[in-house]
Amino acid sequence: MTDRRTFLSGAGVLFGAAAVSKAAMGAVPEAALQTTPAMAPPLYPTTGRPYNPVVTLNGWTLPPRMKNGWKEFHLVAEPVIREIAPGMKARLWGYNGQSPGPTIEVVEGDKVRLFVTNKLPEHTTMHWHGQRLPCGMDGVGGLTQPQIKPGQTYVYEFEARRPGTFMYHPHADEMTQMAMGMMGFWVTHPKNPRATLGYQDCDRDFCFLLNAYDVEPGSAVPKVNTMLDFNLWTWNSRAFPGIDPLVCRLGDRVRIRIGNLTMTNHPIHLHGHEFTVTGTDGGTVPPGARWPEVTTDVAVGQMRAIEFVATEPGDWAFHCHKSHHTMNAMGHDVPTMIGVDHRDVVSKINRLIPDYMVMGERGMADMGEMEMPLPDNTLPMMTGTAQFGPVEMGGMFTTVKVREGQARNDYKDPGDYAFPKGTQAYEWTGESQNPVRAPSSRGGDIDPATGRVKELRASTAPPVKETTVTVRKPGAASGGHQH
Ligand SMILES: [Cu+2]
Repeated sequence: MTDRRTFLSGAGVLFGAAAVSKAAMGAVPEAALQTTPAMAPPLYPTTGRPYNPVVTLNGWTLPPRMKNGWKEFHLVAEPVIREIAPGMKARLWGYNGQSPGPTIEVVEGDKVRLFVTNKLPEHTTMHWHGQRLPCGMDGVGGLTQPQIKPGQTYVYEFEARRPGTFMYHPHADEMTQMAMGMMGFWVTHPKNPRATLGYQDCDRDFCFLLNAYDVEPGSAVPKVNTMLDFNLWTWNSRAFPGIDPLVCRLGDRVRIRIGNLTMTNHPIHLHGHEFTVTGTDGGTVPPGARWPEVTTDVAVGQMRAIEFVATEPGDWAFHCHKSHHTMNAMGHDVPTMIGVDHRDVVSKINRLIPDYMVMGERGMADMGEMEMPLPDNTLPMMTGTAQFGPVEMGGMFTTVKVREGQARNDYKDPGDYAFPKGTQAYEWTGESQNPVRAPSSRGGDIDPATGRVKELRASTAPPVKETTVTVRKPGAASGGHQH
């Protein structure tokens, strides 16, 4: 912090760069800093048009400064330390102390001036994803501007012409810089909400980015060359159980804005409520073009706003529906061991490696509870507990907590849901607990206690019919194609 103040007050160095325009000279606004992954309360506007501000999961909104009719912000690109979930911190690149950077919130028609200071070891730029703006403000390195060299500050000036949900990220060495966590959210509120077809004010307006990292167990810096096999699937650079719950008051109209800056699509699924997609990359969806959903796919580079009325009290799961995306590291490349009896092998290995543990022979659920020693700074593959035990999740998973009696604008976690008597699934204790099951294909029954196939019994084993398949390759002689 001291370092940054010194840097900013060293105006000779900073403003000597041709990058800073005349209009911006005089003073660069303070670059507010956030060092915790805690959710900041919504930032209500103190000047300009009123709006209902967004809440950024495990994030915060950058306070603007008004200057001669311009709404000014200062983003500082820099190395940061981000706690992905309790027990694991990653060395990322981000803005103003965190990854993702702070959310930018403005109103349609605002004149916006953004100072971007580069404190990274390599050059960068800033692209304002989805905005209508002059081409020279679009932030594509080499194409619309020279890259911002380390130590330089560039100024972007444009009018927020279109209301909607946007993102920001570098357009310079993108593969590296986005894999390191450089991104942020942007919301432009409509100037006249009633005149915007289909737009509705909401009681709660949440936002987060979908992002992903590949951090080897035991290390802290993401592997930046990974294309698809990420091992940490995150919302705002947080993995379950580190992701804030979305706390709602019963009856609230809720909007959730999601932007995807990963390398794959994410089908985002909400339990207990239907929602409609009310906003896309291009703005508000006209009401006649909407349909109800419980899952919506957010493709790469897309933004979606979903809306619903929180009519059902409870702790509702809210997650990506790709099951590997609700797991943390170490779950993706292990062999399947279901049904394998490796008791003998284990006792031999244990003589050499006392901590060695067998996993997966009855399925992987044991991973939710097991206290296997992990490398330092590594999240368990599936983790998190709630009032009834292990949740066995990780990655892109959290809850929407709907509560009667939650105060308006109160985002504090109300704790576990108190299920009313008679509204929960319960164990059947009557007769017929062990219905006869079909024999397995190996001719034996599965022993429910061990998960292993019981001894093969002649009386139940179906005859095994050997079939010989002859495969003949089509060749040129038979007139086949050369495939
Ligand atoms: Cu996903």
